Formats: sequence, structure tokens, C-alpha cells
Amino acid sequence: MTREELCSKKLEALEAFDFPETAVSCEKYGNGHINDTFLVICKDGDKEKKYILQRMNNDVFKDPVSLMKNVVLVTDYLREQIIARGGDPERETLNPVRTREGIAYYKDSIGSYWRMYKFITDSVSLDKVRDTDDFYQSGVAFGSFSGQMAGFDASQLVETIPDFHNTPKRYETFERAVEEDICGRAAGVAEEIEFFRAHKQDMEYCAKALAEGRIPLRVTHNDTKLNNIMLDAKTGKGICVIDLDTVMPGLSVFDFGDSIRFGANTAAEDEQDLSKVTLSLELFEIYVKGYLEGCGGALTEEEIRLLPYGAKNMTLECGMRFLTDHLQGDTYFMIHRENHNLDRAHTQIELVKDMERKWEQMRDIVEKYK
Ligand code: ADP
Ligand code: GN1
Ligand code: MG
Repeated sequence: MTREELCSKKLEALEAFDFPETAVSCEKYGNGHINDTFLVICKDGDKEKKYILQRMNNDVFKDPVSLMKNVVLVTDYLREQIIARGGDPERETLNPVRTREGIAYYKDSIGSYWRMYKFITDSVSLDKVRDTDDFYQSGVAFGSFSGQMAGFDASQLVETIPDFHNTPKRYETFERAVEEDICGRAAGVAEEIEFFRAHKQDMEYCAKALAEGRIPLRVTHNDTKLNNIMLDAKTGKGICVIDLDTVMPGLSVFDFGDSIRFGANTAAEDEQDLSKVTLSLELFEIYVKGYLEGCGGALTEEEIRLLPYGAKNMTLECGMRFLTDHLQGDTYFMIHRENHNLDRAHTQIELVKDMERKWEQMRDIVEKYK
């Protein structure tokens, strides 16, 4: 879709949703890699009201209608829970805005799907922690999210991306991309390819624990990046888990692990100076504490033991997905510069290497919390 087309469809979508104020601007927003996100600013007298408008990524999410059904089911369920505990459902869960026809999504004239959410007021989402408390708060919030979802009937949910964190299957896709080499980029990344080949077994460890019934399948978020949580702008407390597109049955150790992959890295996910990439053990420990507190004692001893394995697995998986996308011509993750996915793959490789150096310390930390 061209920029002009996106702009014209955005205005069409804006017309379709039913909100009382008048929009005065609608600009690109946030740092997500998947959907096209816009911040809508409205004026209501001298008050300002904000919304998030998103064009869902139809290549990634093949069935956006079912995806929105999931989102409505999950947010309705969370709303009830929040009200029951005396919380504020306008700020503690996403609130989808309906169209004038009363539907939670809009299909535009060229077949793209859009949705709108109320903006979580007085909140921030971060791409990097400001201090350890930010990370602790996000751990508590992601942990409590899975705690709250424990009572939800997961059989109602459609699998929005089949085999999303089936790492052995992701490995097969990666090998296929290497073999097909449609962009002729494989020779240039031989070392990176070798790195993932050498770590094949590490990427099977958690899947094996699940297959052998040593850890349970839970309803998990599956995309627990720091910027998928809103923190209260004043108190810094984690208030709302967002980006609910991949809420599906999954592994708690992967939810934990993806947060570590992104948030305990001392550098950005796409940092080009690899000397800046390390695993902060201080952040790792604070997240273990926050996540376990948030889960409220629900994790089994084996799940706790596997937390470092989850972190390594998710870093390997994500790095391999970035490299696969580089090999396939950058069609999945949004890129903003040449070799962006390759840069991202490099940081993940570097982070895995640092986890390997700090492996015993990571294991000792989780032992303390068993
Ligand atoms: P993607 O799937 O592309 O990552 P997200 O749903 O995570 O898209 O949205 C991208 C960013 O937009 C988030 O990281 C957050 O900063 C912001 N955002 C999304 N929904 C809201 C909301 N309801 N209120 C405030 N900010 C939001
Ligand atoms: C994507 O949508 P976003 O930016 O929160 C991706 C995650 C990756 C992450 C890497 C649906 O997350 O799986 O871990 O990028 N989401 C999807 O930054 O593929
Ligand atoms: Mg996101």
C-alpha cells in the first residue's frame, strides 16, 4: 500500500468509527513492528481526547475478524474482573471502539481491516526501561495478566498465528529460507546461519518439557515486550497490558523470556554497536521477582527452573525470525533502514552469547525464588 493510499484509507476508517468528538489530527504513532498505528487527537470543547487507530496487518494475521473476536472476548472478560476488584476498566484494559454499525473492526474499500481503541490516559509505554522499577512493574503486570487469564476458557480463542512460538517449527522455516535463498543473501550471513544451527537443541528444550507434560499450557500473552504495557505516567505502576493480538494458549516461560529478551538487554533491539549489548543480571532478577509476584504463586517449580531457558529460547527464536525475514526479503517485520532485520538478528545473537556467559548466575537467581 502506498503512503497516499494509507492516508486516504485512514480517513475513511476514521469516518467509520463511532466516537463523539471531532478528530483534529491522526498521525503515525509508536514503535510496533506489525500494525500501522495512528494517534487520533480530538477536541471536545477545550478538552483533548485521544484514540489509537490501527490498520491490522493482514499478511501476518490472516483472519482479522476472528482476531477481533478474540480481542473482544478477552477485553470483556478482563473488564468484568477489573470491575469486580474495584479497578478502572477504562484504563486497566484495552477498550475497542465500535463502528457506526456496532462492529469492533472496519473493512475499508480495498479490503484492509482497521480497529480503534480508547487511548489509555495518563500512561506511557517505553522502549527502554528508565530504572529497575519500570521493569519490576512490567513483570508484575504481565504476571498478573496471566493470573487473571487463568479463569478464561481458552477453547473460545482462535489461534491467530498458528505455531507462533513453536520454535522447532520456526527452525524448519528458517532452514527452508536458507535453502531457497530467494534474495541471494545466504552467503553473506553464513556465520549467523551457523550460529542458529549450532543452537538447534537449545530451541527444543522448552517444547520438549511441554510435550513430556513437565510444564503446563496456559493462556499467555505471547508478545510481552516492554512497549506492550502501559505504565501510569505519574506513579510508574504497570496499569494495562496491550497488543492482545497473540493471546493464545502458550508457555509462561516464553512470556517471561520475551520480556527478558527485550527489556533486560542493555541495548536497543536494533543497536548496531554490539559492544553495548549485554544481559543485565540486575534487570533479570528484578523481573523474576515481579513476574513471580504477579503470577501470585501459580507457577510450578519446574516452570520457575525453566525461566532462564525460556529467556534463551525466546532470544534465539526472535533472532532466527529476524534472520529468516532478512533472507526472505523483509516481508514480515517493518523495517526502517537497509539490513534492519539483520541488525536485529545480530543483537539477539550477541544477547544469547552473553546469556551463555552468565548462565550459572541466571540459574542461581531463579533458584532463590523457587
Ligand atoms: P504492534 O502490534 O504493531 O506492536 P501495538 O498494538 O503494540 O502494535 O501498538 C503500538 C504502540 O501504540 C504501542 O507500543 C503503544 O505505545 C501504543 N498504543 C497501542 N494501543 C494503545 C492504547 N490503547 N493507548 C495508548 N497507547 C497505545
Ligand atoms: C513483533 O508487534 P510487536 O512489535 O509488539 C512480533 C513479536 C516479536 C517482536 C520483536 C505478531 O512484536 O513476536 O517478538 O516484534 N509480533 C508478531 O520485536 O509477530
Ligand atoms: Mg506491540
